[in-house]
Amino acid sequence: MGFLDGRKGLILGVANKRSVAWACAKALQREGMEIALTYANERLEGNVRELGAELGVQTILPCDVTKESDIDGLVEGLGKRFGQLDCFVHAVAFAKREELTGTYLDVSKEGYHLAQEVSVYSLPAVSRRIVPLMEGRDGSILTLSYIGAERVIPNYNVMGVAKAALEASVRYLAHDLGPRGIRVNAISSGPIRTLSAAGIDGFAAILDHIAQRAPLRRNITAEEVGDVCAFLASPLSRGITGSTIYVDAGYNIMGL
Ligand code: NAD
Ligand code: IMJ
Repeated sequence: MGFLDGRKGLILGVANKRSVAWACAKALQREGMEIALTYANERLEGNVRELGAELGVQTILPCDVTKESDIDGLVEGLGKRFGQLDCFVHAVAFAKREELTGTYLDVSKEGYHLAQEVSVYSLPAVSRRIVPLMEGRDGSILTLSYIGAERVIPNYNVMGVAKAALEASVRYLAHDLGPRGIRVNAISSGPIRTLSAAGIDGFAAILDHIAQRAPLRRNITAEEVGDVCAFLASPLSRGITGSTIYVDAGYNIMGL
């Protein structure tokens, strides 16, 4: 018996076993949710199918969020397999690597638009289409953010601006969807070693800094994000919408 028994959820953003989306999938399924996963491209399909098999996931569909036809196909596939949906976890972000170094001053128009398209626009774009499947079920939509939305983190640059827009999107979507019983929230996660953190200049130093300064004097794990994801997907959080909840060992409260 879990607190998500009988519920159904869609998770975007599994690339490999380190992905935050994978930790979310494990936590949701542990609490009884039936899960659907997607893969962004053929290169990742094998990974996602292998991981999905570990959890007995039966619905695994392609979805590159820059392709409207993929989003349409995903929602059609979900309608057929699930009929209805209770939860959507959006754990997708992308910027060109060259935009994640140097100065924000030099951001390119194309790089700016790409980061916004993949990391922000995809949230309302997918939400709009799945809302009919969520109607009347006290649904929960979740996305992943980072403190670089609010404060300057060197090199985060165009992604920081995208996360600021993502957190604002959460508030507007919460306002749009609240009357239909659907909640929308973000989890602002501390740094975790995933594919999206690989090769980031100074990442090890950032982890050390957090371990020394955060109130809990340690870094967080993807599993800790997964557990908060399960909470936000469940009726335990029924009074929370439009919020960004920190899972960061308390780091965000520090002034120095
Ligand atoms: P990850 O690389 O495992 O996940 C990012 C996912 O985005 C991948 O699965 C990738 O396939 C997907 N993606 C990229 N472009 C896409 C596209 N066009 N269509 C569909 N999917 C696409 O890394 P992660 O750290 O698990 O990232 C998940 C989320 O967590 C991201 O939003 C990231 O910004 C956020 N986050 C990560 C950290 C961290 O330190 N790792 C901290 C805070 C927030
Ligand atoms: C990313 C860049 C710079 C500093 C960073 C990060 N710090 C952290 C991240 C301090 C924690 C990871 N993060 C929060 C992200 O949202 C990452 C997004 C991302 C990462 C990459 C790397 C590979 C690539 N494009 C990317 N697009 C988005 O080509």
